[in-house]
Amino acid sequence: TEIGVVGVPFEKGQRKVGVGNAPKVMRDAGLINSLKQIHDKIDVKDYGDITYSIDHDISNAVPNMIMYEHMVACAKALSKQVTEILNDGRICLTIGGDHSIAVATVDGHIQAKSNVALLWIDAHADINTNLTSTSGNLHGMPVALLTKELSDYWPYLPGMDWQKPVMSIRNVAYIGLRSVDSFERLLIDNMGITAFGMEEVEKFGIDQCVHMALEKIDPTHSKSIHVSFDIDSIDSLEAPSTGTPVRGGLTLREGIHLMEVIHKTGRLSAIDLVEVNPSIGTKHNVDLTVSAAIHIIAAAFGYSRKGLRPKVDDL
Ligand code: DIR
Ligand code: MN
Ligand code: MN
Ligand code: MN
Repeated sequence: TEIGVVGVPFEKGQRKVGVGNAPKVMRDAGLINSLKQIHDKIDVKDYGDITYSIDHDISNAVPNMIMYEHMVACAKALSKQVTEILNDGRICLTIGGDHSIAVATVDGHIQAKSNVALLWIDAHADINTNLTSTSGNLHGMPVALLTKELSDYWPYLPGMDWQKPVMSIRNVAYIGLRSVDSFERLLIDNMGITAFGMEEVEKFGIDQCVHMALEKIDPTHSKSIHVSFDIDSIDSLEAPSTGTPVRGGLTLREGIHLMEVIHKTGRLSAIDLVEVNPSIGTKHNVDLTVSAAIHIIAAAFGYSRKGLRPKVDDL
């Protein structure tokens, strides 16, 4: 397995400082070595951090999109980098940064592979537009920016001409939802978007939820899979250092199992790990959150827990 890692020290998709330091904190905590140690056939290349320069002429160009010009500039550079990593034949691991960066990672993935299925693991649906958002925070909008069914609901977005919303909402599935805004829920219901909230995780179990989600968005088992993993999908007891924590979330065990199932498809091409904020909470809180994130990533790349061996038909 060949992995390409890119850090995105971007935090202007929301208002709290610190989430931009996550790539450094994750690397300092041994992320790259943890990847190399999964098994001896893993090759890791670190592409470093994204840099970009801002066009101030487009600040305040779009109502209710805070720090818009920053997102636009970062996203353009990041999309190119993700495409390059995939074209180098590597699975792309993007370390955020807040979740607004997923506009770029999914766009870059589609540029390289066209036929993409997207799993959005999050407490939140991130499908607001600038008209429905009550915060103006761009990290609550990436799904709406990516999907063609919602493209008519946006005004002209200056500086985003490179990004075509070509993904169908039919190719998107949510797992872990428990803090969905009312307009977002209306959309999910009316459009019949595949979504497994915490109620469904409780009812069916995480294993069934992941399999059902994959069956919906990739019924022919042929797509390139993108997992956009917001660390706030994990319960705030186990991942406290994040900007919008919500109790009653996935356990770390469920997060690990979800990634193990996706790994076994053999079609995982890109992972985003976003919203780890090392400035929130105590050192112990930050250590817990960073280590949870690293365990989840390792599971996605085939780290297997050293318990009893699973039976072959469990795979
Ligand atoms: C809320 C919160 N739906 C918003 N979103 C968050 O601001 O649009 N996403 N926290 O991760
Ligand atoms: Mn999110
Ligand atoms: Mn979230
Ligand atoms: Mn099937």
